[in-house]
Amino acid sequence: MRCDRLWANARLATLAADRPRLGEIENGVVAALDGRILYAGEAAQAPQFTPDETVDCEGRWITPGLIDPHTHLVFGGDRAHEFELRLAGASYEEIARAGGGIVSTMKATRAASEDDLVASALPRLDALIAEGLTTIEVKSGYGLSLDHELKSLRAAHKLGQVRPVNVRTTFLGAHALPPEYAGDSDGYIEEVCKRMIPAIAAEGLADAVDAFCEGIGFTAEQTRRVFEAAKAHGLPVKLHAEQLSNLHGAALAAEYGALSADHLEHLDKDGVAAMAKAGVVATLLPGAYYFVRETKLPPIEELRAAGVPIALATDCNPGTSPLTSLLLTMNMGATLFRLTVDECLAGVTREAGRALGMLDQAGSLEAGKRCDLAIWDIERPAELVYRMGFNPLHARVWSGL
Ligand code: DI6
Ligand code: FE
Repeated sequence: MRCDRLWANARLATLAADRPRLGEIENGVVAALDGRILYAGEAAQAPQFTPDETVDCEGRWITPGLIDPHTHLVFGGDRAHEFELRLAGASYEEIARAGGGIVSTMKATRAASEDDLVASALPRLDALIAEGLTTIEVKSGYGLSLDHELKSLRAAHKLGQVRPVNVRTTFLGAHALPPEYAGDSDGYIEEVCKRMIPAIAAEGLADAVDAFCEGIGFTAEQTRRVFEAAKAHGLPVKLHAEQLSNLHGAALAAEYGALSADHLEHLDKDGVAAMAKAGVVATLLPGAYYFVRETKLPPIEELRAAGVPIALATDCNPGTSPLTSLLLTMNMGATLFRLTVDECLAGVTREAGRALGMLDQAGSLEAGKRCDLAIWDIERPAELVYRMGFNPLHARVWSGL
C-alpha cells in the first residue's frame, strides 16, 4: 500500500478512545497519505507499505500534535508593568480603576494594525509550536468594537497562514465593557448581539462565540442573549465560567450545548451535573490559577466522578496568564490540580480536540485524522508532565509534513 511517509520504530501514545490509558504501543508505526493518518498502530499488524519516505524514529515516542483550546493570543502591548504593581501590593481591581487591566490592553490593541497584531502574536505562537503544538484556539476580545474585533479575528486567521498550524477562532466580544459604553453594559451587549455577531458570522471569521460571565464581566442574563445571537447564526458557544465567583454560567453553557466551560474554580455540584448531562468539556486553566495566586481549586474529583471530559489550556493572555507553554501547563495541571499524567496528556490532545469540536480531525493518532504529530526524546510519557522548563521535542509534523 502506497503512503507518503512512514514513521517507523516508534513508541506511540495514540490517545485512541477505544484503548486504555494513553493507548500506548511499544513497537508502532504511523503512515501518512495526503496529510492524513492512513494507519497508526502496531508495526506487526500494519499493512505492507511502500512509502515515498521512511523516518526511523529510533524508539522515540510519538503523541498527537498538541492542541491549546483556550488562548487570547492576539493582543497589543503587554502588562509587565502591572505585574510589578501587583507585586508591590496593588490589586487587580485597583489597577483596573487606574486605567490598567483589560482596558489598557484594549487601547494597545485598538492602536495596533492587523499586521502589528500578527507580528506581536508570532513569538508567542512560535513558543507553543516549538513544544509540538499543531492546533490552537485564538479568541478576540481586546478590540471591543466591531472594527477592532474584526481586525483581531483577521489577525488570528493570518497566523494560520504564516505558520504551519491550525487556527480556530472564537469571538469574545463580551469580554469586558469598553469605556464608550460605561454604565450601559446592556447597550454594549445589544451591539455584540445585533451588529458584531451577524457581521462576524457573515464573514465566516469565527468558529465559536465565547463570553466572560463574571461579576467583573457580564451577567448570566447578558450571556444568555449572546448565546441566543450565536445560535441564531449557527455558531457553537463556550464560556468563561465560575472563575472568580459562581454565576451558574456552566449550567447556562450546558443548556446551550456549549463545546466547553472554562476555568470553573467556583463550579458547584449542580454545574458539574449539568455539564455531564450535556457533554460539555471542562477546560481547566492552571496557568491563570497560578498567576493570580488563586487558592480555590476547581472541583476535580466531582468532574471526574461525573465523567466530565477535562481539557487543559494555557489561557495565554496579558493579564492573568502570560503563559506560552503547554508542557508547563501540563506540569501545573498535575502539581496544582492533582491531575494524573494520563489526564494531563489527554487534556492537551484528545480532550482539547473535543473542546474545539474537532475530535473527528485531531487529538489522537487514528486513521482518517490529520497527520499532526509530536515526536519526543523521552523514555516515558510521564516525562512530558514531570519536567519544568525543559523541552524534549525532537520533531513536529503538521499535516503529514
Ligand atoms: N478571564 C481572565 O482571567 C482574563 N480574561 C478572562 O476572560 C483576564 C484578561 C486580562 O486581564 O487581560
Ligand atoms: Fe480566558
